[in-house]
Amino acid sequence: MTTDRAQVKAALRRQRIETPSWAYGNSGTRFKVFAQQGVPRTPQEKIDDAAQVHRYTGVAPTVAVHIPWDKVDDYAALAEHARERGVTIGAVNSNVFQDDDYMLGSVTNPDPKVRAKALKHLLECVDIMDATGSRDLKLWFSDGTNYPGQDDIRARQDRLAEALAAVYERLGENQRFLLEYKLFEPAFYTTDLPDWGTSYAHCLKLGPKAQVVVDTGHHAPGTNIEFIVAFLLREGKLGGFDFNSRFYADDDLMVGAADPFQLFRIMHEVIQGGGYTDDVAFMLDQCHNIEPKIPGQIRSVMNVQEATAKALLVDVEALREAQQNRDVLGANAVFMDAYNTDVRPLLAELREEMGLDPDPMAAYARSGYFEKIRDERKDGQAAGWGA
Ligand code: PSV
Ligand code: MN
Repeated sequence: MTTDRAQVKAALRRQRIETPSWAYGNSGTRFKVFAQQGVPRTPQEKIDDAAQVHRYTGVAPTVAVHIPWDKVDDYAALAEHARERGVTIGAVNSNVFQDDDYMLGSVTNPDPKVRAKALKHLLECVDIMDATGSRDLKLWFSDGTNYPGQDDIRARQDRLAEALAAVYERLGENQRFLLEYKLFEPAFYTTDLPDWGTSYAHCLKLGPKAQVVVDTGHHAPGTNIEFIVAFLLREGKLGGFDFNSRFYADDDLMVGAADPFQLFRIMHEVIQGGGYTDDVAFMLDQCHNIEPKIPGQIRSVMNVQEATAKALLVDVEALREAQQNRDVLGANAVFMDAYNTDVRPLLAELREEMGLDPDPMAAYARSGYFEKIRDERKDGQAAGWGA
């Protein structure tokens, strides 16, 4: 194993994990959204909660917004609110999936009026990025069809390409878009961006400001996500992650909860592929349906840190040597040795060096913040899907 603890800690100190504003609001399944106490009522309050996650972890200084869930009159003022709380606004997530008009698709809809409306929203999201100083626009489309013959698969690709080109044109010098794919849901027959290959092909045509984002919950069961990561990094096309974990489909559970070994394997490819830089956005895209939200986010950030620490501990020289010597079991042993290391003491040590409590979960629980928001936010409409 790599024994240079100082180097590993320095790399962990540099880590940046972005939390999503929607994780702080109420969420659920199509069967029930369970209301929790102390849930934010405004985008500003979501940012206040995100700031708590950064306060106790020290590595979550940005918060992603979702438009229109975080719609405000003055986005520059929202960015200022974030700065005052010690965080900044990260990716702007577009939403062209919740209006009635989008029943048969947004940018791929057969109706040109609906396509124009969707494109207008995407361009407005770039205006918002200008105001917030955000670098990344995250594009996810629920577009697809439910029945064979419902629409022309190739025509829908043409419409998608046209919209993406228009958004690409509008991006500023230091802005980019991250194109997200998802196997299925809400469409059940075809999805217009179902996999990384489709996303990659569209991004490749457009240029360097178009990058693929890997949402870890958006693949068929058994998909080797770290292979996708390695491939995209090699091609310079990995823009970021939407981290979460899943047992079945797009479960949006806490990252590292279902399969911490997969997260470790992903982080290993990130590090070895040169992706452990600011050019790759490490974002969480999760919902906390039954667990408290701020602690859920803190735990998730810690899970990513733990997987990263283990990946940083892989003895790369020993691994290469074993690989060169065709030593299958030796190479695997080097890999597993790092994974099986208990990195919690190292992370506790790092947090103390950063002036943080070594136990972020306990520190937050002691802080009294939950009791405060529970009382302060009794009245009004709690934020949730569509709010
Ligand atoms: C879609 O399932 C997704 O992963 C996209 O990133 C959305 O923006 C996000 O979830 C929130 O609905
Ligand atoms: Mn996502």
